[in-house]
Amino acid sequence: MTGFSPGFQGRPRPKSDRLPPGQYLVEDWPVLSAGPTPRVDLARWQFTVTNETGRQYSWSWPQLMALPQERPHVDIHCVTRWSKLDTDWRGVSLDTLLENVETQAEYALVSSYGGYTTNLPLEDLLDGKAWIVHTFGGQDLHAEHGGPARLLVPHLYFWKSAKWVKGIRLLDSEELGFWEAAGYHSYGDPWREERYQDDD
Ligand SMILES: Nc1nc2c(c(=O)[nH]1)N[C@H]1C(S)=C(S)[C@@H](COP(=O)(O)O)O[C@H]1N2
Ligand SMILES: [Mo]
Repeated sequence: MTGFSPGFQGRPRPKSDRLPPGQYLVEDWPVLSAGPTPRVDLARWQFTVTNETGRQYSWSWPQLMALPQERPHVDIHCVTRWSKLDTDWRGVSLDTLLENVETQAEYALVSSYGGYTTNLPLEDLLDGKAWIVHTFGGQDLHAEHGGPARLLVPHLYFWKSAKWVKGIRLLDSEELGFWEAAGYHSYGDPWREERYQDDD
């Protein structure tokens, strides 16, 4: 990504066109956590991808920072109906992290320090759609918003963007994450209002 943001169309889109059905705009940034904010020590921070054969690929904090960094500029949409436009992040594309990972898997289960999990199809992490981000608006990502690093998957409801991200397991069959097992939609496309299981 060099200067263009996902969805760039050459001219500004009215804000109302960028608001998925049933959402309202916020200027502030609500904190939504299912538990306490974990303390994650950078010296011991590790991000680990485990493929379907059990092979592991890990990055330390300095190794993550040494990878090519991107600056996604995106809109985010929470299932509790707030949306925030024009958010600016910095981090590493999942394309970069998964480049040399051997896999035929179709599903991913993301896990966090603190125990949170969320699932998504592996293809939704690829092709410039997802990042491990560590700054927001030019500042280190605040701990309550997932610092030192969180997943960012802006095309899906924001519960998929796991805070305090720790690892990703690549799986041959779907395993549901924390909210998905509690009745949230397994995919979660905000444009189709896939909030809960019954929303198809
Ligand atoms: N580890 C972890 N990640 C999480 C959550 C959580 O409870 N724990 N909540 C999810 C939900 S429901 C939302 S809407 C966003 C909220 O992120 P924010 O608190 O930075 O707004 O984080 C998602 N990622
Ligand atoms: Mo959420």
